[in-house]
Amino acid sequence: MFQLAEQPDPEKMFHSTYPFYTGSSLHMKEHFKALANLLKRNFLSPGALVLEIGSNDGTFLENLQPDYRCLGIEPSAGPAQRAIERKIPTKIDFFNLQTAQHIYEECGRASVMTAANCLCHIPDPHAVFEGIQLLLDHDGIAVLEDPYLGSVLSQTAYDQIYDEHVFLFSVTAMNFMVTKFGFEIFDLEPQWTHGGSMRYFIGRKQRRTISSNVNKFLAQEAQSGFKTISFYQGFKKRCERSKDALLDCLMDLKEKSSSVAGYAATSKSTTVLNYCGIGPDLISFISDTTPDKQGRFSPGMHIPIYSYDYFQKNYPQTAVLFAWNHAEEIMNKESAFRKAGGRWLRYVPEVRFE
Ligand code: JHZ
Repeated sequence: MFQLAEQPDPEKMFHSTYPFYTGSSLHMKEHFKALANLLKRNFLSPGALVLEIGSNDGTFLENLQPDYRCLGIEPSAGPAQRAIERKIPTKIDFFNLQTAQHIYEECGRASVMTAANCLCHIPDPHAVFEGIQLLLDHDGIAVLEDPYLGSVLSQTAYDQIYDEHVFLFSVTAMNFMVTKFGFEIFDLEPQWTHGGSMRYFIGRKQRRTISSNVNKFLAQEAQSGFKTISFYQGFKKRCERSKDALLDCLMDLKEKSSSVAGYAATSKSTTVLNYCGIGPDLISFISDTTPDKQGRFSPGMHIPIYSYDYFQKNYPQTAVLFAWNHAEEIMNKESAFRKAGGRWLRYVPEVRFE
């Protein structure tokens, strides 16, 4: 497991102006619709209670209304309000044992609890499992989904390491943690989202047949060296090489006076820009669809962030694809950029033009 050495105060990150909205990506909407369908087919009967921890703008729960009783728990008031406007019951709060107790008194136990891209944001994951212990039906399931450490390592995707990602879990770490709370992982499904995530199906011990996938991943991680320091020393070297290659490329473009912009002011981009020392001299602006980010500057390196329209009216010669996890969606909708002679510059899994 990766863990930040310094854990920022969650209240400074998840608040009324939290700028991430799950619904900003079409593919993410489809992803959560597919998850809802899977749960309906296999784990839910009409009227069942579904709780989502970190429900953001309600993109997932929207798919379960009105056939199921739904409640989202979301500390970031901006996205939570958007869910409330769409009539998705949402409690604006952090999830912990105390919140769980309130929910238990108001709603009882849940058949399904989900948390996508959420557990890895919480400095005290044990409090989350205590809450799940209280709220989950005896035969209920928790479906957790988080960026997978294996994908970060294999793709040298060091940009997944940033303030909000307090943890990056391996299956080994997740398995160790759930066992401490009387749960077991009964199935696993790797996901394409966020550049490689893992979906964990968790139930109370000895309630379900364990899929062979679980042992397969545990064995794979042990074999690859997940528990050895040299494995991570190799990752560190690859990060340094990636940084050098990206900088070489951007310096070369600067020497040729070739214009460069960034595409999507992602959280990940903050790590890349600060780690590599890339400022407005190398990337003149970043375009982003989120109104709250437009007109501001990238944290630390102060590259101006402009709207999506600005990008379309001012095509650079090269666009650094910071939302590389949405590459397919973006390249499809921006096909005119390449037709106009533009090139994408990618840096995961290696630095290359496309
Ligand atoms: P995206 C966020 O990370 C933060 P980010 C968070 N901590 C997390 O864990 C994951 O998401 C779930 C823009 N964009 O999804 C919109 C475009 O401009 O890679 C957003 O600002 N055009 C919760 O930020 C940003 O990218 C587009 O076509 O690394 C989202 O980037 C698309 C698709 C996105 O997550």
